[in-house]
Parts: sequence; structure tokens; C-alpha cells
Amino acid sequence: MKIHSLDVYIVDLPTIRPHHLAMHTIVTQTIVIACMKSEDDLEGWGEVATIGGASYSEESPEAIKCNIEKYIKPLIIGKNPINFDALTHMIGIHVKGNYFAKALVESAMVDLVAKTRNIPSYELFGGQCHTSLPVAWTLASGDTEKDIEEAQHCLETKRHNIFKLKIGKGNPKKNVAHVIKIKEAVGEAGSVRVDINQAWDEVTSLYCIEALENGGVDLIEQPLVRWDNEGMSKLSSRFKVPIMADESLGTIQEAYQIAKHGAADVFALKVPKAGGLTATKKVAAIAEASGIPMYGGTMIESSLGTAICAQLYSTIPEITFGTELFGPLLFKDNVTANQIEYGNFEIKIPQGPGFGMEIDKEKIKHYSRDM
Ligand code: MUC
Ligand code: MG
Repeated sequence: MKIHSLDVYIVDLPTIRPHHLAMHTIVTQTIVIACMKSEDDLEGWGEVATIGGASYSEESPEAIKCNIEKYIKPLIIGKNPINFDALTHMIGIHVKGNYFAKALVESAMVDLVAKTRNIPSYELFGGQCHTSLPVAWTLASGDTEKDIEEAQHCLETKRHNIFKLKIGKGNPKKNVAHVIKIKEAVGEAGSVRVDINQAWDEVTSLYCIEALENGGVDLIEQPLVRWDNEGMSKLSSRFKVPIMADESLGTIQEAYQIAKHGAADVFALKVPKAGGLTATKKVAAIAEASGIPMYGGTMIESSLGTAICAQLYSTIPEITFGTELFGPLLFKDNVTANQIEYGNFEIKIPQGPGFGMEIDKEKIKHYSRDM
């Protein structure tokens, strides 16, 4: 089998409500989709999501599309996608960084190969350890009463009992009070966690994390700026509440440095941050070897990207902090004919062939745009 073509689409999907993060408010979520075809016209589809153009990470959707078309695509046309790890390694020699772009290309290769063999993609990564995984919901409406209502609705409908609050924007003390009110309302029925998205300094972190720990919060995600591993290690050893690395944890080299310096208690995996599915498994191996529990993160992917992450996370035994693969629930519309299933506080891992999602090409056409 040979790769015959590779097309990349920038797709803007509307969300059901504004989603507030430290660096950006999402009202339309931009995903990048790739369609890879073999010479006999079989298709493999991949997706990565970005947040707020280039405001969350260096790679904007436009940069992903442009760099794939100009630099990555010519390297792989005519090659056999079954060698996806070797091809990713070869791409890495010619293209530095660009991890989201590389992850997108690798996911399309994996989908194509798995579909050709009529197997789920997770069989190419050692097979399944989980058929479903716990799934968090992010309360990010920006309003305490609305967030409490949303959390109670999630508990009543058995949709989610893990809640993440984005508290990197605005006054830290007010945000901590907002979180503690939500924890009081949810009580023992739910786990409340916070994501600061790098917005605090060490001094702010010291008093805020103490208050959050005393208020019953279960997990503190990325309080400090991504390069401050020294600060993250101090916080990890000072507090009982676990500190999780998200933006500071991307590549396997970063994973090794964090593990070596104790710069996090938990790893937030995300397939695009690492540069693909194979690289994410390698990050997971570093966590496993270091005794660090894992969490299945999201960049807020649509149904296709969620299936990609869910299938990969399903092959990792130590996802003990659950996942946050709620993306499709935040979108008003999706790009697949079938949908991701949720229930009993979990996401059901889609079955194959490939990532198990049937692409709705009309939807892609409808929501896609030029650069
Ligand atoms: C992040 O930083 O974790 C994931 C969930 C969410 O609400 O935002 C993203 C990004
Ligand atoms: Mg995060």
C-alpha cells in the first residue's frame, strides 16, 4: 500500500456556550482534519484541535495546514503508511517541532492502515485495557450559579462526576472562592479539579493551592508557566493535593525531565502535544517507569479527534485520573455520521475499523474555510 494523496481542512465548529480559558474564550472551536488516500482509494482520517489560534500553543490551525502541505506531505507521498512510526521518525529529521501537524499526519496513517486490515486502531498499539473510561466535564461558563446548575445536571443524568474549573483568568482569590462554592454544592458526589493554564506565579500558587487543598479540591493542573519545572517541583513536594503537568509536558524529552525532577505528580497526556499516538505511548511509558499516574487530556476535539485519543488512552493501564474527552458534548454539531457514546459517568471507547468514526464529508465541506 502507498500513500497517494493527503488533503488538510481547517474546520470551525460552533460550541453550545462560550468556554472561558485563561488565554482565550472559545465560541467557535477550530479543528484541523486530514484525509489520506491510498492508491486504491481507501481513506484514512485524522484530526487535531487547537485553542484560540496560536494563543494556547505555538501551532495555529493555519500553520498546521501550511506546514503539512509544504513540508510533510512531499516526504510521505508514495510511502507505505504501515511504517507509521518509521515515517514519523523520518519526518522528524526534516521538520523540527510542529508536533500537532505530525500528530495529525500520523493519525490519518493509522486510521488508513487499521481500516485496510479491518481492525480498530487500538490493535496497532497493543490492544485495549479499557472499554470505557471516566470522563470529566469542564465548568467554564464564567458564572458560579450556572456552573453549579451545570454540575448538578451532569450528576443527575450520570453524565459526569468529575468537574474541572478553568481559573487562570481574573482575580485568583475570587476564583478560589468560586471553586470552593462549587465544591460545597457538589459535595462528595463529585471530584472538583482546577486548571490554571500557567497563569499563577509561585507566591500566588502557595496561598491559592493551600486554600484549594483545604476546600477539598482533588487536582491542581499547570499552575505555573510551562518552562518552570523548578517551581512545579517545589509545589509538588509541598502539597498533598496532586499537581498535574499539562502545558509543560509535551515531548518524550519533556516527560523525562519532569519525571526526573519530580516536577509533577500526575501527567496530562494529549496526543498532539507529544507529536502523535506513538509518541504518547512513549510518554506513558516514562510515566509508568516513574510511578506517575496519568490523565487522558483533550484539546477539545470533535468526535473524530476524541475517538483518536480515546482509542489510544484505552491501551494504557494507568489512566487512574480518568479523562476529559468531553469535546463532542461542547459542540453544536459534529463531522461524523455516528457519535461518541457517553453514559454512567464514562466515555465508551469507539470500536473500529480504524478509529471507528464515519466521516460526514458534507459537514466538513460546510464548516471548512480557507486560510
Ligand atoms: C487544557 O488546558 O486542559 C481541556 C479542557 C478544557 O476545558 O480546556 C482544555 C485545555
Ligand atoms: Mg490544561
